[in-house]
Amino acid sequence: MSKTALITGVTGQDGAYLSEYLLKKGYIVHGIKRRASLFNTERIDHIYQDPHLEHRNFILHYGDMTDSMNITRIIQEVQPDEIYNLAAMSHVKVSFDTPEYTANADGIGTLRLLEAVRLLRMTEKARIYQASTSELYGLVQEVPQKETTPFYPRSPYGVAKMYAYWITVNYREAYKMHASNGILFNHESPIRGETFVTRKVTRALSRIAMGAQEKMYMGNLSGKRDWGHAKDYIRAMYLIVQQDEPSDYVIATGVTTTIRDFIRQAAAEIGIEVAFRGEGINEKGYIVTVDEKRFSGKVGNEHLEGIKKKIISSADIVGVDAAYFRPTEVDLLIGDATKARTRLGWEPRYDLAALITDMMEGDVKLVKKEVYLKKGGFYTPNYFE
Ligand code: NDP
Ligand code: GDR
Repeated sequence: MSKTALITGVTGQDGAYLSEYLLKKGYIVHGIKRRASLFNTERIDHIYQDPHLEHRNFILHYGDMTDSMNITRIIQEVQPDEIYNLAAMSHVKVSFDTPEYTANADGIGTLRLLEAVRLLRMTEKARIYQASTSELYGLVQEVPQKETTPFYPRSPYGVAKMYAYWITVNYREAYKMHASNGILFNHESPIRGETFVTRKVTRALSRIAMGAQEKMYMGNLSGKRDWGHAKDYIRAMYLIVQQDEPSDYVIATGVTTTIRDFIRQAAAEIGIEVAFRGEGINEKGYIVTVDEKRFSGKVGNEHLEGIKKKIISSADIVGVDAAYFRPTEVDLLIGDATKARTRLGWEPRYDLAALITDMMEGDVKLVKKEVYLKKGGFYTPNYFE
């Protein structure tokens, strides 16, 4: 018989990849989506099934992590074998603006879900995956970070996730639940939210390359992150849930890179060399050379003149805007995933170069569509942030 999974946060980056992955494995997948004033299911559109079809294996429910009764009712109706709790207000910077909501959705939301499973007497049936994060390490107490490294969160998001982490451990110990934390380091993809730094960069570089945008404004360029591909990380979630014993695992690549170097490498992917000059708020990034063959192959010959003009005029394409600085920053993250490698047999298939190739290809394609539509006289939104 098919297993049934319930995914909260199904419309997000990880929810979309995980749904696709579990459906391929023969699961019946239920997802919780929020009511929004516009469609918010773009990432799962390709697996969406018309509610009027009989025998669906991908079923969406309206819900919210701040609504206990809703969460409890859905779990009762769905009777899941596995629950992946991915729903969260997941933006670290925004959590400083919405700390109470973040605590409610990301922290207490996890409690609501665990408590629903307990009240419904499903502790033996339902296995639970909690989306924990490297943000727990914050002001890092050890390099690299592993499961035993003490936590020191540096944002309302990190603190809310710390509550969620420990309440998951507590329910596991108190009620013998199969509940595990995946302490996942940053993972990205072509469907990453546009306001996270990697996607902001790949999207902006693609737009600059095709003349749709002049420059990008960034925050702290010196922060270091351990970036992996979301496709690899959702495989780890699945493996964690399949283990006989619940436990907590760090999932990371073990390689760390600055934001500045990410920009350089993403630009190099389309044949552009970016150099940085100046310091702090005055630091700027410039295009210094272009590999014409690579640029033409990846972006298109017709956009080459625009790039050459930028080189001649020494126009900066990267600037720093203090509005993107965080009141407290996480300066360095690098994970040690030895436990996951040895116990789960998990290995990432993408390194940073392969991740960047995938993301740049995705955004170049999207911007080509944008430029084409604009030329045809159609409106295309700017989506500034
Ligand atoms: P996204 O921001 O892409 O997706 C978050 C999902 O949660 C969306 O479906 C969103 O809905 C939903 N959501 C937000 N608030 C609520 C709420 N109150 N009730 C119900 N649903 C809600 O995040 P990712 O896919 O990148 O991450 C998945 C999880 O993993 C998150 O919990 C995140 O904090 C955590 N995490 C992510 C890492 C990463 O690098 N990506 C690393 C470590 C942990 P909507 O689409 O309507 O906004
Ligand atoms: P993070 O991801 O905070 O690590 O949280 P994000 O991509 O937002 O920031 C990474 C680093 O880049 C710096 N930065 C900028 N960040 C953004 N968003 N925009 C900018 O313009 C910018 N300029 C520099 C940041 O200061 C930071 O140092 C992500 C989320 O997915 C969390 O949900 C998850 O838990 C962690 O990863 C692991």
